[in-house]
Amino acid sequence: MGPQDVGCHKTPIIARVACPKVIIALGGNIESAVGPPASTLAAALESLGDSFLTVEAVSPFFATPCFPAGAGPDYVNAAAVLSGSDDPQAVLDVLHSTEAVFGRSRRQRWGQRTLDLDLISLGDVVLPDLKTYLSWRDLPPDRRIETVPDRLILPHPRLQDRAFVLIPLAHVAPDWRHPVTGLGAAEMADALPQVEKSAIKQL
Ligand code: A4P
Ligand code: MG
Repeated sequence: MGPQDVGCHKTPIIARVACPKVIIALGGNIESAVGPPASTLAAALESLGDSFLTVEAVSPFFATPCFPAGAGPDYVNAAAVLSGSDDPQAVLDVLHSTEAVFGRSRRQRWGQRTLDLDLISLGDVVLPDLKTYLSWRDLPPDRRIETVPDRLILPHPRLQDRAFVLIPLAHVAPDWRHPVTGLGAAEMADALPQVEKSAIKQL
């Protein structure tokens, strides 16, 4: 691919400056064919870089306690900033095919997994619309485990609740702002309960 071809998916001639930031969260808590979760995450990032996406920056990797507590081994989590597409569904499709390459099966919501790749945000896009996004974000906690979205929700509706997303995100994109609330990544991470922050260990 020549330098002039590097650009947003479907808009190859326009320079990369026009591309929105793609932010993803990575996690895994069981071995894949390439090894333990940290090896899987590193290999997945390499594989994503072989798609139409470019990996711009990656957070440190963190050991994080499994949520819900007791549901499996600790996770390794990270976050990354990518570029190269302005098409959220195309990005989600690449994330899902990458999960499949690394042995992800979807037997159980929040179940143990070799690799989970979530699309946290793509620029300022809110999907499918603000009202639906808010209904997913504000889902009561007791309905969250059994209610699975049948379409892409952006930003990821649980990102603001989760230390295992916010702490890596604050490392890789501290100035990123949530397009609905306007809150910054570092600001949201700082506001987490101390007990949740201190349970997360940089590897
Ligand atoms: N979907 C809708 N919006 C999105 C989005 N923005 N990004 C759809 C990714 N997927 C999105 O996802 C379920 C459905 O949501 C899919 O059809 C997708 O199209 P999934 O990845 O199949 O299932 P999942 O991973 O079980 O659900 P989800 O919502 O990704 O789970 P979570 O909320 O990420 O929880 N504990 C620690 N310490 N670290 C972790 O990383 N992860 C989970 C998974 C549980 N506990 C954890 C961790
Ligand atoms: Mg997921």
